[in-house]
Amino acid sequence: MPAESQAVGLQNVQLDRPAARLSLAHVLVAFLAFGIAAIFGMLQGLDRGGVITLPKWLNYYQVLTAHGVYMALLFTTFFIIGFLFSGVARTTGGSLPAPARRLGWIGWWLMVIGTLMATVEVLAGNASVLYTFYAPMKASPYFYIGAALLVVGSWFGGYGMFVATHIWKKKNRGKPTPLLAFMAVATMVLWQIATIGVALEVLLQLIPWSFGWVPTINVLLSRMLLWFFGHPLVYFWLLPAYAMWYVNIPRIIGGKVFSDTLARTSFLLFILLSTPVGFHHQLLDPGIPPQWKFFHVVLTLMVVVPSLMTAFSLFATFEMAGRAKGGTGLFGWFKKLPWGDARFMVPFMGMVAFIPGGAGGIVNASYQLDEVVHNTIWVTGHFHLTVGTAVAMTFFGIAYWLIPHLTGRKLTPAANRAGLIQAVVWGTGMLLMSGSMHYLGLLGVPRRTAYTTYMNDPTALSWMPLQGVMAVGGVLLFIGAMIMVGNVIYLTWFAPKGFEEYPVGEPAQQEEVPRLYERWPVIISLAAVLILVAYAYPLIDVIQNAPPGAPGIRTW
Ligand code: HAS
Repeated sequence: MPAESQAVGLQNVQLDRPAARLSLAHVLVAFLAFGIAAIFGMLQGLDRGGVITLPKWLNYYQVLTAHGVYMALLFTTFFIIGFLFSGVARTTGGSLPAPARRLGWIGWWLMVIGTLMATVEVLAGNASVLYTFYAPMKASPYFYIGAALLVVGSWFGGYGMFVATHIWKKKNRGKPTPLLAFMAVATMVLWQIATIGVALEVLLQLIPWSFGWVPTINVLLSRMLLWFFGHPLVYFWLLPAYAMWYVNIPRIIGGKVFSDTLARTSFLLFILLSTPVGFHHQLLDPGIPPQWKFFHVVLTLMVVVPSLMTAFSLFATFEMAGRAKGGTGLFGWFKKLPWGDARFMVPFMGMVAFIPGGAGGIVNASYQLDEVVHNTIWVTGHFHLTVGTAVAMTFFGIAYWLIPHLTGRKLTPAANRAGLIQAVVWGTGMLLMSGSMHYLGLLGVPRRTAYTTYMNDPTALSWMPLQGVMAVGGVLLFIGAMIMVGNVIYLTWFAPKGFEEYPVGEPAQQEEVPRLYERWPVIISLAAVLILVAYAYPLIDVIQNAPPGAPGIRTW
């Protein structure tokens, strides 16, 4: 089966209106959530840095919860589903079949309703439980139901992509799924597996307990189920960014996809390895035998491999493109990359940030080193580099061509310049904020805490200058976010009409895609086996030898 040269002669494919509307509806809700999250983020950053004091009716933990839920859960999920739907449509002929669109819209409505329910509860002060909603902190049941609707809605989005790809496959027997559509399916398969954990936690534990139908909760079990979901969640954020790096970036820089098969292999490895690793978030939790933690650490270090493959492939793509444009010598090709193009430059800054971000992840995953950084603000610095920089900047870079493509407009030189300025502001803000967080974390500054000087303890007072730098970084990030939102509004409603290309790279050479790569039952079964090996015994153990149940507490 030769890999489909999905882009040949197809660079001027325009998504039809129904597909474009579905994708755009997701992307716009994503940026609305992003804008709101940015306001909460700045408020919380200034309060944490001691620059302002929030009023009692809008306290730090409430704002922190809103920031986390809106940024980490809503902005990402809506954007990812909108982008992946567009990718499936783009590479399977420019449209989505009616059943796929129907599923997509059902999903969108469920997610919007869930979002509104959760928002009301957070704003009413009934759910200041942060984005990880750890028990035994107890929120209103309607917050959990809202979260459940968000997840169920996202499942429907995934079903829509499965149906669209399946229909394409039936019409194109023997051909491998186009790379971008394959990546969309792989991401949503990973998501279906990951969300089993949080669905069980929310439906069987949190909702009955928060309604008062059961008096107590098994906290250890709830944390295990949360982190069963929590780590693959980060790859649900990352894989669409990787899809952009693998497939769209080569076209933008005038190059080729280094290897179609390598890209597919890395996505499949994520499906296999991203779930059975959750204990690396619980290395310091009691009640989990150390040998199981060790096993999860080993698998965590294995899930680093597809990221290293991605880094290798990106360097190769850049070098090939630069040399094809006449770059010579060891690094001459580097200068030939299109540095003034926001569609490339902005995600590139994300890639650069992902090098220390990923290295920090490897530090976290190392049992002994995690003892130093766990529950410190280092971890907050880690995820602002990974999801807040690598992933978010890639999503910004996608928006610059995706939104005008969907709205039938053009990315103008002015919007491109605004994108570059935005990236510098965002990147500088992140450098200041995340850099300070990493350093303060090493000094032992805890995360998830409001401003305090610990009764003017000299050690805590010595942290304050850097907490101020964090706040300055937060203000820059807010300014960057507002530039981004302004650009999104411009590209959606005001940019001149025209055709903006949806860039899809061609593979550098024709490759045989192994048949196994699309045997989803086999791949999912392999993933299930690994999950059973990693989780079955500890889960049974924590149910059979359950710790005493905890009643709900309200810490805010
Ligand atoms: Fe993480 C905690 C381990 C990746 C997000 N992580 C978190 C939390 C979040 C998060 C949100 O083991 C906090 C959860 C909470 O609230 O408690 N993480 C890892 C590891 C990786 C990793 C091993 N994390 C991510 C990604 C995230 C993310 C991706 C979001 C998108 N993480 C942990 C651990 C914890 C944790 C522990 C718990 C800590 C604790 O104590 O609580 C790996 O997947 C990272 C691999 C990445 C690389 C980098 C590859 C580089 C590439 C770029 C190439 C650049 C180019 C440009 C080509 C090895 C692909 C070059 C140009 C030049 C000019 C140089």
